[in-house]
Amino acid sequence: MNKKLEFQRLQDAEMKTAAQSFYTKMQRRRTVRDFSDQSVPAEVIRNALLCAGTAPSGANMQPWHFAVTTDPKIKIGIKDAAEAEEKTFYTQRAPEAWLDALAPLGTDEHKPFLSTAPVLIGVFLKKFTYTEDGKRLKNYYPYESVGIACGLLISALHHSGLATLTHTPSPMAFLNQAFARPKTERPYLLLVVGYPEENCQVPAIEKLPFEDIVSVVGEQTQEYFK
Ligand code: IYR
Repeated sequence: MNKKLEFQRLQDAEMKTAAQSFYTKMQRRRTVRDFSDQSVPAEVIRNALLCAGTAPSGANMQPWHFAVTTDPKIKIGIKDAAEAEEKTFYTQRAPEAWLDALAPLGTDEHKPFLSTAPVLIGVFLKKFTYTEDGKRLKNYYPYESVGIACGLLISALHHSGLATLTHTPSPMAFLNQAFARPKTERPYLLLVVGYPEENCQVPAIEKLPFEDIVSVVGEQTQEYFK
C-alpha cells in the first residue's frame, strides 16, 4: 500500500536562494480591500484551489470544501447578506475594544469588494465525512487542517500575482445558502480574490521581527543560528 517517496533534494546554494526568494515574495503579500473588477484567468484559480487541496490534514481526511463563484448575482447576494451582518456588528455587537483594534484598518459595514472583485471563494469545514454507504466518519483536527489549506490557497494566489482579502463576516451562516452547501459544512472563511484597484492603499502595518516571534532554544541551537 505504501510507495516510495520521490523527494526533490536541492543543493545547499539552491536551497538558500529558494528560501530567500520565497520569503521576499511572501513579504510583499498584503491584504487588500479595494479590488478592480478586472477578471482573472480561471486556470490560475483552479491551480490555486488544487494547491490548497494538497494541504496536510488529520488522517488525510481533507476536511475542506471550496465553493467558488464569479457570478454577479451570487456575489451581490453575498454582499447584501454580509453587509447586513456587519451593520449589527459595527453598531451593536462589537465591544469598544474590538472597534479600537479595527480602527487602524479603517473597516466599516460597507463591503463593496464583495461584488467588485471577480472571484469569491467560500471555504467550508467538514467535521465529518459522509461515505457513499451512509457512514459518518470523524474528521481529525479539522480546524487546523482547513487553516493550513487556507494558508496554501492564499500563498498560491499571491504567488500567481493575485491579491486576496481574508474576510470573515460574523456570523456567516448565510454562506451555506449563498454557495448551496449543506448545513453539515461550517463556513470557515470567505476569500476575496482579484487585482487591487489602481490606486489601492493599504494600512502601514508591520510584521514582528524574528526575535519577537521565534525563541531559539538550547545552546547548540543558538550556535546553529549564529
Ligand atoms: N468582520 C468585520 C470586522 C473585522 C474583524 C477583524 I478581527 C478584522 O481583521 C477585520 C475586520 C469586517 O470585515 O469589517
